[in-house]
Order: sequence, then C-alpha cells, then structure tokens
Amino acid sequence: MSATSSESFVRGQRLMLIFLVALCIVVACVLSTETTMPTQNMSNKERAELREEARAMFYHAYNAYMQNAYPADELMPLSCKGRYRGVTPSRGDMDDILGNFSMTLVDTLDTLVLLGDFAEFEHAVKLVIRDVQFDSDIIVSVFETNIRMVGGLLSAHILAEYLQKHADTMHWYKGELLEMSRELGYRLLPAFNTSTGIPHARVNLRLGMKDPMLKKSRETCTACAGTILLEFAALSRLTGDPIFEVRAHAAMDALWKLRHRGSDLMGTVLNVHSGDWVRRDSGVGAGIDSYYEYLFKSYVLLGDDKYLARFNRHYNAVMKYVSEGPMLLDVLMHRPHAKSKNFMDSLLAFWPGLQVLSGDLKPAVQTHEMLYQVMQMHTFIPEAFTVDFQIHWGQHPLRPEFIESTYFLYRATGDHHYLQVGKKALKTLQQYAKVSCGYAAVNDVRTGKHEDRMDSFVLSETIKYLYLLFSDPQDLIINVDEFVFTTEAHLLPLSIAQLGNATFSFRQTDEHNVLDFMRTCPSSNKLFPEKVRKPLRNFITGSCPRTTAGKRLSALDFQASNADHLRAVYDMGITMVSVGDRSQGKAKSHEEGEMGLQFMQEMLELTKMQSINQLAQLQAVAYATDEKPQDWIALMAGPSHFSPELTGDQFVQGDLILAKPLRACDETLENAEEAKGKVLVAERGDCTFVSKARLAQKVGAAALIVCDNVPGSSGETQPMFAMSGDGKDDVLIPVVFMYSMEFGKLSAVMQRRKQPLRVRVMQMVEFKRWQLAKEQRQNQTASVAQKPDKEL
Ligand code: DMJ
Repeated sequence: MSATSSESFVRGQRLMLIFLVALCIVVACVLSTETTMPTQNMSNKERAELREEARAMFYHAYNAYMQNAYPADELMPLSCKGRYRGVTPSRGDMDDILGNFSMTLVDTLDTLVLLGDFAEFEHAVKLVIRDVQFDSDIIVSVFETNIRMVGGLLSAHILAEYLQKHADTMHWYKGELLEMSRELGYRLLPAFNTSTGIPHARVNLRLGMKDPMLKKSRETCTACAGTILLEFAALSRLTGDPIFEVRAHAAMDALWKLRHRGSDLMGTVLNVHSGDWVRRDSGVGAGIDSYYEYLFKSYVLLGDDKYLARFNRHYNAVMKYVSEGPMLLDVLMHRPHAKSKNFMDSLLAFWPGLQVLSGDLKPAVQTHEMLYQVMQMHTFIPEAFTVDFQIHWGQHPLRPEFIESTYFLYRATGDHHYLQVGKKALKTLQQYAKVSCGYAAVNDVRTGKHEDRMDSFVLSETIKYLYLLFSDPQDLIINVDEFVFTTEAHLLPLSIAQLGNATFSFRQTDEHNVLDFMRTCPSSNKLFPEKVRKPLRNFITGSCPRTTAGKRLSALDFQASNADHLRAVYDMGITMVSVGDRSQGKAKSHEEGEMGLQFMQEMLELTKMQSINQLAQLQAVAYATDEKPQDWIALMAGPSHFSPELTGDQFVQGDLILAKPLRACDETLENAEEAKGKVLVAERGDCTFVSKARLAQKVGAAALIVCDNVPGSSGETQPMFAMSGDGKDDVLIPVVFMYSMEFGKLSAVMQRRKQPLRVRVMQMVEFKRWQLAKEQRQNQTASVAQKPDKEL
C-alpha cells in the first residue's frame, strides 16, 4: 500500500470508526443498564415502506421539475413552471443562487444513483452535457454555485466513473462533467483576487469581477467564504490543476487568522479586503454554519490535522459560550458572555449531525430533541424561533438540516427514536407541503400558506436524507461510509486524497490542542440517547401542559414589578417578604416546589456571576491631580454593549472636553474641531447612548464618557450597568458611563485646573493591578534603601 493510499485508508477507517465506536458504546450501554425504551421500535417492513415512500416523494418532485421546469434552475410548484433568472420576476439577492444552468438537475444527479436509478442518471447526465452552459452575463453567489453546481457536477462525475467500473454501464462517458466543473471553477476564481485571499460573495459568470455592479463588492459571510475547500480540493485532485485547492486553502487560512484571539469565535460578516468584521455575532447557524462543517470535513477528506485542530478550537469555544443546555444562542465574538440575539435560526439544525461526526453525542442528542419539540409545536421548524420557542420568522423552505441530523444520529446510535422522528418529518412533508406539481415551501408555518418555490436542496438533500434514513447499507449501491457528504449532501470519496496534490500542512503548534471535549470523564459518548432525551421531554412550553401553563420562570427573567412573575414565584413556594408580612411560602405542588428551589439556586448563582462579571467589566476613568502628579485616582465607570471593551493593558488617553451642546444629540458639535483626539463628555438624555457615541466618533473623539443626568446618583449606592445599543457594531471608540457623583469629582478637578485634564479610560481591574504593582515596587525600593550596606 502506498503512503497516500494508506493515509486515505486510515481516514476511511477513522470515519467508520466514529460510527462503530458510537454504536458499540450504545450497545454496551443497552446491555449494562436497565434503560426503559419508550420509543416504539420500527419494524423492517415499516422502514422499507417509508423508504419507498421517500423514493415516491423524490419522483413526485423530480418529475414535476423535469416535465414542467427543466432546463430552468428551479421549479415553481404553484405555477407549475420553471424559474429563470432575468425572466421570472426577481426576488432580489435570493436570485443570486440562479445562473440559468439547470441547477435543480445538476444538484440532483447523485441522488439518482443512490436510488439505484442508473437509467435516469445516464439520461440526466446526457441532458446536462448537452444543455448546460456557463458563459452567461449573470452575477451569481460564489458559495451557492460552488456547493450546488461544482459539487453536483463533481459527485456525478465520480459516480459515473464508479458505474462504468462496477455496473458495466455509461461506457460512452469521457469525463465531460469534470470538464464542466473545471470550467465553472475557473469562472469563480476571479472572486478570490482580494487582498486577504477571502473570496468575494458574488461573481459574474462571464465578466468575473469586471462587472460594474460588483465594483462596490466588499462584504461576505463566513460560511460563504469558508465553504469552498471540499469541492475545490476535489476539483484540483481530479483535474490535476492545483489552483483551486491553493485558493481554497488560502481562504481558510485567512479566515482562521480573523478569529477572536480571546474567545476563538468568528463573526458572521466580514470585509474581504480589510479583513475587518462587519457583523460580530457568533453562533452556529446562518452566516457561519458550513464554515465549521468544512473545517471538520476537510480534515476527514484531506487528512490535514490542522483542520481538526482549528475545528476543535472553535468547537470548544462554541460549547463554552454559544451552547446553553440544548439551545445554541448567538453571542458577540469579542464579548462572548453577551448574548446578541434572542432567537435561533433553523440552519443550526445541522449542528447535531456535525457533533455526531465529531464524536460528541450527548449535546447532539439534546439539541436534536429540542428541535424536534420545536417541530412538533409548529408543524415545521420555522426559519427563526425565539428562546421561548415562539415564532420569530415563520417561513419554512423545506430545509434538510433537521433530517440530516436525524440521519446521523440514527447511524450513530441505532436508536429507533430517530426513525420515528424521520417518519414524522416525512409525513408532515406529505401532508403540508405536497402539491400537485412537486413540494411547495411554506410561507408561514402558522397559516400553512404555500410559497411558489421548491429549492434545489429539497431533492438533493431533504429527500435524499430521508431515503438514506430508511435504507439499510445493503439497500444502497455504494458504501456511504467511504464518502464524505458535502454541505449540499454531495458525495466525495475519501479516496480522493490519494490523487496527488497533498495538502499543504504547515503546522502551527497552537492549533494542536486535541480532542479535549472527547476526553471528558465520564465520556459524554457513553450515554444512551434516551437517558439524555428524557429530562428534556418537557423542555418546550406546551408540549406537556402544566398548571403554570408555561416554561418555568427563570431567575434571569424575573421582574419584581411583573404581577405574573410574582404569581409564578408564589406558586413555586417562594414568598416575597415585605414588612408586616411574615407568612411562609408553600408550594402549590411538589413539582412547583422543586421549581422554586431551582429558581432560588439560580438567583444565588446569578448574584455570584453578576459580581464576578461586573468586576471584570467595570471600566475606570483615571487621572492625577496637580498636587500629586504621581498618584493616579480611578473613578468607576460602566461599559457599553455597543463599543469595544477595554481589557487587559488596553487604554485610551486624552484631554477631557465637554461636548457643546452637552447632550450631544445634534448632527454635529459646536466644538467639533476641538474635540478631535480628546476624551469627550456628553450628558445622558434626549437621545440614545449609541447616537451620542456615533457623534463622538464622527468628530474624531478618542473616547466618550456619558455622565448621568440624575443628581446624586453614584456607583457606590446603585448597581453599575452596561449601556445598550441598537444591535449594530459600528462604534469603534470606547464609550463608558459615569454616575453623577463620580463624574462630579472629575468635573471639580477639571474646573480647578488651568491646563486641560488628561484622563485615561481603562479596565478597573487593570488599574487596581497596576496600582498594586506600583505599591510593591515602592515598598521594595524602600526596604532596599533601609538595608545595611553589607547585606547588599
Ligand atoms: C443548503 O443549500 C446547504 O445545506 C447549505 O449549507 C445551507 N443551507 C441549504 C439548505 O438549507
């Protein structure tokens, strides 16, 4: 066995091993514990029937497309005709998916092989070779064109050659699909000519980046730039032209450098030229999802350890900051303890599937269970849902992610629960999405109203994963364990790594912190899914109605002024004691009593956490007086949610200047020129904190202090808070808040002086540390000075 083939063999084994280990562990757990199995087992007969139903679903959609839409990119299932770019009324940016290149057919080719329909596959390949061309003056999304078109052509090419070898068919095929994918790859390459190497989001298929419409192109999403490598590496390995793989590696390297060095998290939108983050929200769903997926799968496909190390670093960060029980909530990459959204999006449903592949089963089971409850609550998983599982955005375009995760969980655990979940998903599609001409997206899950849209991923992913879920390995023509599924569920064989162009492996030691999360003891792998799911069974409001008719009130949400909250707290057995009322709280029921205890515990935890967090976040405005220029004094200040936080030894220094007018709510300041480079002071009131900050930034101030407008207020007597913004991240100067008493001291010193007062804005903890070190130094000098000469 050659070095490369043995490497690939090892990787193939590695992937299979993940499944086998998971399966063995599950079997061991079943044998060693007395777990009850509430899930009804599915008979082989029923499973086979569901597999055939999935097949019928495929043909219902495929035939509707072929007969009414082909060669269009997509089927419009309500009008029963094709959607053509530039002909069908535009849907704006969404149409960047379409390139008038028969996308649905290309995206669907490999599913035909999985279904064993070689005749239709051969026919479809001939159509693609005959009809599809790319020389169009059309701007397309680089990401979508890569995952759907390049990926679709490549996997179809690989399977065509596979059938030639193993099914003695398609002998006329001479690699035409590979040539097409190479041509398309070249047409995408101009997008990679950026100073960072991170590709532009869009490119003109004919004109490259020379299209005047692309002149201002700057922003792209992390997933858009980070979901290229699998297809481009395959393209290079198969054609022998290294350019694609080189460009894709460079983009991945550039992205990696942009991670936040403190949190190891990534944002979702960035500038391809400067590498600056435009949106610093960090989660695992929209805008970032498949970047994480491609880090892990690049390791599996190409065997380059650096991708596993990078994945692990991000994974640990996600599990530390984003994951909250079964939920995954966006935080700010630079301030990871701050949640940035109060909703989750449906794209994150792929995450449990990725967790299964990486071997972290327990959280995968938990998140999947939460999503299943969301699905049962709203029929489909809505595009976005709030943290209390209400609908934030009710659309559902028949996405595959949840079914994809269901499939991987079933493969890893063999638990029939996942077959039942898949059955439910399948029947729901049949009941609520099937129309006479294919399957229609749901415009709003509350009304069930349809939309004239059937995305290509319905055939290439949603139905494919359903079919796979209900198939046994022996039902399939290929051994799927020898393939990696791309993010669009296209199949790339692990053997691809044998084909030259070995990846460039420049190891960075800091990337090699290995599978920490897999080493936890007891290993999270050793948990039978039902045990993990059980405590979550009533996780979501309404799935199991309670007397309190809702989710337990958490200490974090509690407001003493809210009558409903007070009632809920009373029902839990907690009495809010006021003078003259000493009656003891008694829980309504045992269950609510337990909830009460939990609530109180959370309150305690919260108080603890708040003091730790507050101390770390507390900012300081430091200054020295004329009388004692060496003795710096620090006054406490609060941070903001919308400006960079000063941590460690970071500080901003400048002369203090009062804004004119003091409220700083106008278009500009009367003393704008003077304020440049200074630490500006503006008074609270009349407009938002963030608009004052934007004005300060506009006039070139180095930092902004917002002083309170309530006389007598002080950080000594009331809790410090962080000023909130409007969700945008455009304020780049530090902004802090000072209560009136603290600011009064500063203002008094300022007025006493003839010269401007120089202040330093910094982290309070750092100021204290600096002060302590200074004192220690002084003490040391003093004790050295006192020592007798002979001891020196
Ligand atoms: C697919 O095109 C791919 O799975 C992509 O990575 C994200 N979303 C869609 C389906 O939802």
